[in-house]
Amino acid sequence: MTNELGRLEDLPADYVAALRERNLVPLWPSLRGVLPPRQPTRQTRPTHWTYADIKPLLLKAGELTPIEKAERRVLVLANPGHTLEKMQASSAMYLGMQLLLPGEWAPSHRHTPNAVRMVVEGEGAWTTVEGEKCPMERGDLILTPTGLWHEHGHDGADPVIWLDVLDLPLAYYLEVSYHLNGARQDTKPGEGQRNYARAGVVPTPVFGRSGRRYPLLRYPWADARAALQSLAANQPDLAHVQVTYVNPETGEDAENILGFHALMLRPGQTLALPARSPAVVYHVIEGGARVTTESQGFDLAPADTCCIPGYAATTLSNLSDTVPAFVFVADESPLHRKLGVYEVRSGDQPSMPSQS
Ligand code: GTQ
Repeated sequence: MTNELGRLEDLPADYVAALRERNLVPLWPSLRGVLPPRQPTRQTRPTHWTYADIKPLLLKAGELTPIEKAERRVLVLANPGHTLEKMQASSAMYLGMQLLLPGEWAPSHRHTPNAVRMVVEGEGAWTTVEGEKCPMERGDLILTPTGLWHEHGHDGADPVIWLDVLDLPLAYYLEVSYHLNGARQDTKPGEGQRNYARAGVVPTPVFGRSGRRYPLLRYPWADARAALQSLAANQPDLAHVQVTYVNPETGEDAENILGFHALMLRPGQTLALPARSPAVVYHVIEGGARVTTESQGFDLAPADTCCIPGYAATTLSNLSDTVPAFVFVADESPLHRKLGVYEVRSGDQPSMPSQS
């Protein structure tokens, strides 16, 4: 088998023109481009967005653009490898920093892409999802999965900022991305996280478990943080102190496409992660972390965010020798697992999955 395949220039121009007129393309000049050897071509570039850069520009957007003219006042964290216009962090992930000012309201809508919010700063805001009013506090994860009504409001005194993570690039690529607007939601009493207050036990009214795909919409940071600290204390030799946000009734990933995790780096810890197929987003909740991949390294301060392409081994280091660092992780692993392309490599070796 030769590696030197025929080029487009090797073909007579009138032949290529005849093909093109009929919407036909010869494969062989492009075969190595779409099926490269050993490692996929990735447009996603390692990219770091600092909160120090984002916050003043987002607050400026609050002065320049009223909420009525924005609907969602968001600065998108765009990966230059995909071109900024595409507004994507990776092939399947979209990231945005959203600002809501006191008294503002971002009206109710629903859409096909799945979203989550990771609350960065400020108090008094809430997101209502299908009638459940979810308070937004630092580090909370709030789901707004595909098709569920959601709106944001703010009764507090200071600006509130959060990170949006959506699978919008995938939905757009699939030509299934659209939204519907709705009226302000009536809120119902109760908070989902009080139904699922402890791991290992779930409510079972007479008919059994709820069977809802999204029984839990708000994952308070205080609970995820406590889970990480308990895990770290219970397993002093465990290197990968990580929890995954799941459906508390089934243990399945919280959403269908993107995966969400919280990771703790012990004081002074360096954690080497193998190359895996999904792209990964790291966002610091507390402390500081150095993220190193291939030839790049980023020092992440609180509320900083970075994106790392798939198939790239990554090392995470706590920047402090005295306090833990807490990192929110979003990745494309549920999607890759469902598609059968999820891969963990040891060293440089491809370990192409197969389901024979
Ligand atoms: O808050 O509903 O960053 O619909 C992008 C699209 C946020 C939202 C985004 C959205 C939202």
